[in-house]
Amino acid sequence: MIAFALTSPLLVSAQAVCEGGKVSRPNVVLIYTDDLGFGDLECYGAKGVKTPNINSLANDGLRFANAHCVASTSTPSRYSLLTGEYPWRKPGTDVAAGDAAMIISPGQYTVADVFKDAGYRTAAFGKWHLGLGAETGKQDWNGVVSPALADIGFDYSYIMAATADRVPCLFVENGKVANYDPSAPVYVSYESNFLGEPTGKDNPELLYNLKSSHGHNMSIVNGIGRIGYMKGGGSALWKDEDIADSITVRAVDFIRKNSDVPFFVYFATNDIHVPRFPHRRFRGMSSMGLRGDAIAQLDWCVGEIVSVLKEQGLFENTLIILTSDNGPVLDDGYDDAAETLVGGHSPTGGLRGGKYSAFEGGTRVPFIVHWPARIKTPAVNARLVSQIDFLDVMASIVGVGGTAPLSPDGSPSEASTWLGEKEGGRPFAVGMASNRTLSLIMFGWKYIEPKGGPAMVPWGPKIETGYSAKPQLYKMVDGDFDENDNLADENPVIVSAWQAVLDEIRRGEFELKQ
Ligand code: NG6
Ligand code: CA
Repeated sequence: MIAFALTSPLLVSAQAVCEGGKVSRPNVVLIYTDDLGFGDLECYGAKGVKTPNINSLANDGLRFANAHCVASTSTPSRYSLLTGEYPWRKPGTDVAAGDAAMIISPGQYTVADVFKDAGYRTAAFGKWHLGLGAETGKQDWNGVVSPALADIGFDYSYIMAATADRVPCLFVENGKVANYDPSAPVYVSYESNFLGEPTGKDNPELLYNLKSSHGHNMSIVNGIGRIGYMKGGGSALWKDEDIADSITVRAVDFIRKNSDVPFFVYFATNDIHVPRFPHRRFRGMSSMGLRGDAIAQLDWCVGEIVSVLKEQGLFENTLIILTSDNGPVLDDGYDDAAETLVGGHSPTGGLRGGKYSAFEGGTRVPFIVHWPARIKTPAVNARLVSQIDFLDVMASIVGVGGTAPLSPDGSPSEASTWLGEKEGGRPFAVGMASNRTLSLIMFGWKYIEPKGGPAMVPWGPKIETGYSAKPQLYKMVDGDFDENDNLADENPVIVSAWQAVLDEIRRGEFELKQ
């Protein structure tokens, strides 16, 4: 067992706000964006798009500069955020198909359970991508899909089963297809097409809204090719241009209806994942085409949430966290001109790599914490933060549990870091790339374990993977985050120590003495 003793003292967990001796816990809204890069918001240096609503949250709260999601793709990242467990501990956490069985088992303790235990009302909106139902490919899309989010702590859910580029292209509300159309029963397959149904591959002339650049050539819905095959849906099928509106309207409605009880809203936007097809009122709002316009649409959603909180007099004591599930990508399979129109904007904010990657661009993400009743001094915060702590930090803030973690891998003592009250920050952060290469950031060094693999993402996106058969060690201090100077050969002791720590973390045996 390797144990590191840290100089910073263990500070007590965050306490809930006290008003006249009465504990007043915050409402919590997590705005979990999709594929939004470290540099993709104006308040993080974005060029070519304005994000006034998000800028306000950052200006009046904490804007973290060194915050990490757990993986550089969605499913493993979301799994870890919701459960506080590293994705490699659970089989089936790679990017999930739209007919995947539920990956979080009903018996697992989730962040939604934390809020239930604290007496909150809980709801999830938007992208799910963590499977539904008991068995892959066996969901009854024409009846009740079970287990679903109600079985893991959500009172209400209005979700997309997977991603916007994967079938089924319809919303599932509390386990049933929303706006179900009995004249068009729904069938889904990730194995073969349904007789007579057009595909992007055979009928490219039907791709009237977006053409595919790679993949995305199976079923066509709303003039856009998808991954996977589906039949039916009728009037329940979504229109991509309305997705942001439909999740926002429902989240706003939920907040209004629950204004007299504490609530947790998991607001998982489709923006800015592909297919990027924002509503026409956002078209042209950026100089970057559809990808930038999707960022403008995302900012509008945030503005709507802020507005209803203010309208209900809840803004002061609502904790809003805005972050992303993984780093950015330009061409992720549709001809949306993201590459040609990006101009001087850097989606990663100058970091190397991007979505799928082991480099910083894969897992260092925007992270904004806003809670007026508690955070009185707005700041840019450079402390190390990881989404692995979300469950335990929330538990600490709402007063569930004690100083011991409730999750397998998170830490409640990080609550004070997330609220800007602790010196030092998280001692280490682990990231997982698309091919499951692990990296460890610790004490100012980033170590990427040797695993091998192609230098560039092989299927289309022009992104450096960061994979190598050799160990990589980069300095991560003093604003030097570019991962260009591999110092592994000069520092064999650090390489072997960091690999040993990573191996212990992987096995669940690492103990950090604080
Ligand atoms: C890839 C998709 C990509 C995206 C990604 C998952 C192709 C060619 N590419 O396989 O478009 O869906 O999976 O993204 O199919 S994530 O953000 O949900 O992890
Ligand atoms: Ca994603």
